[in-house]
Amino acid sequence: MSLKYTISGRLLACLDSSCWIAHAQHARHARRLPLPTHLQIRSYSHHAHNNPKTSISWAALASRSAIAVGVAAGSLQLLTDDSYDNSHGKVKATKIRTFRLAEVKQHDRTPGLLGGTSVYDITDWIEAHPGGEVILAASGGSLEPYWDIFTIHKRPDVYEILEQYKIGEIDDADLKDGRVPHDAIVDPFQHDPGRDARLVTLTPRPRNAETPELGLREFITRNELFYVRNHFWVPAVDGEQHKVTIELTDGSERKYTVKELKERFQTHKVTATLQCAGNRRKSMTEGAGPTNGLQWRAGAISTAEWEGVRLVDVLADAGLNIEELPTDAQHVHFSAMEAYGASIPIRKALDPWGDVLLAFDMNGAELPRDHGYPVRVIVPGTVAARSVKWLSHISISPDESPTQWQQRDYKSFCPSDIKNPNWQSARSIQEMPVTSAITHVEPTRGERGEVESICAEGYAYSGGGREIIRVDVSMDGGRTWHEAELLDAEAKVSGSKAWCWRHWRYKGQVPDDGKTVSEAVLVVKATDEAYNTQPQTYESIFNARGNLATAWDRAKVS
Ligand SMILES: Nc1nc2c(c(=O)[nH]1)N[C@H]1C(S)=C(S)[C@@H](COP(=O)(O)O)O[C@H]1N2
Ligand SMILES: [Mo]
Repeated sequence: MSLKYTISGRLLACLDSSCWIAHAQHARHARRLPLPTHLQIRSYSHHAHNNPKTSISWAALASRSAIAVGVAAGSLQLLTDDSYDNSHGKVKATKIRTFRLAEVKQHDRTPGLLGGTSVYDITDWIEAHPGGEVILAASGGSLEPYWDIFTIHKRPDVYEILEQYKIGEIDDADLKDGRVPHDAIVDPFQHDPGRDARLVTLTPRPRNAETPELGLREFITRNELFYVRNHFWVPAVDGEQHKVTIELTDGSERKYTVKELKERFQTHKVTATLQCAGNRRKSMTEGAGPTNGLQWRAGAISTAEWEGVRLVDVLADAGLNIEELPTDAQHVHFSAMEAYGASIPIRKALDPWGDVLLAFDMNGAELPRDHGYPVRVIVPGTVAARSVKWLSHISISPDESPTQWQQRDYKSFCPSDIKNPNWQSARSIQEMPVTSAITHVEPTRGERGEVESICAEGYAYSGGGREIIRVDVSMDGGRTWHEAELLDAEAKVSGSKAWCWRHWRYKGQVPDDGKTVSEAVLVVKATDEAYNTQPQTYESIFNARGNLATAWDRAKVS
């Protein structure tokens, strides 16, 4: 049996290859087919007289250029074997009519979707599109929240494509001031949990919130103050029934309930800091220019003691030969229940000192829903984007995960590559570089109200399990430095390497060099055990995504 993906060139224009692979893999799961190593591509361009047929590997498919070629050639068809048919997908011409809201909501078979006051039937589109399932959740509701989430689609040409699926308009009788009233639209975030008001909210839906100063100053971050980074809604999961599927390169599968994971494998505790690639992005924006993405200050970082089972134990139990690893076992992909996914290199997954966990407890309590209930991955020392929450599927692959979070969002580029960075050749972020931040400055004032001395505190962290060995502070812009005191030496931690941040404290006199005190600026930089240290300014590490904002942190003293 072969799998066919047939699609018109116009629709294809909205898809990049990562979508394609995800879709193909999804369809393959659904139909229980083994992983193909190559895909046949057949072009249906009107201009191509001989309809050339080519074959590309999964790896090559991950390149955007392969798909760009397909678009240029007109329509194309992807097949998993030699057989193909000529009936490539065509957009149906449909009559426009008016719909009552109730009708749209009742669509059970055909997803009726609202965009503004327009109604779309995207059944065909879903067939050909990864994430289609996710969009089905909007069935009978509004498309906008989903469009917002898949930023990859927020382009005029994609809206144009959507227009082809328009089947009607909402009846005037259901509009208020010419719009569909808010309460008539299904909110995909309606089941999100309640949250602590002390978190510093960047966006409420999806939930993105920083740990407040109080939490940043404690070694273990309390669960309710742990920063939250959600790309979507929080899935409503039945923790008893939920299963994690492990799939090996030969297509064999093994499923485990969370209960089975707990009973079958030894549990381990690992104390680890999670840090978002975008932590301190706002300071990069301020220091070097506009960046895309949530403008986090220094609070997209937190630390917890995680408890779970070792990924390597589960992979071995599922049949992966870790003694003699198959050559096509290069990456471990994690997929989540909403739509998120990412991967890590197999060497990190299997490293006996790597401490990669499938975690179900956080600081001695069940994982909170915002942090991945009932089970998430914890990849210590690695960018938190790989610590996939609401884990549902793990697979072993020769290639990195095809998701936009592996192929695009979490990469960095040459500082001057602003318009057209080479997404494909840039390496995805895994281990984090060294960073530090000032979280608290307390001045002591003299008789005339002038700042005489300060007490400052902050954190320092490095990825890859590299320990922080020193934190230096300066109060004259970096001409003279003082070593700060490293705290947390007594903290009880579990794990094979230095996976946690270190807090630091500095008490000192403000230099009397003739400057007015209002100009005094505190500067901090940390050094890790590899003697890596932070860059002085943002110009040299600027990237349009605003990732890895690790320049010296600065704070006004008064
Ligand atoms: N399923 C899923 N996992 C995910 C994400 C997500 O949106 N969905 N966000 C990732 C990113 S970018 C970060 S920084 C961390 C945040 O974890 P936290 O919310 O527990 O702090 O989760 C990662 N895992
Ligand atoms: Mo992140």
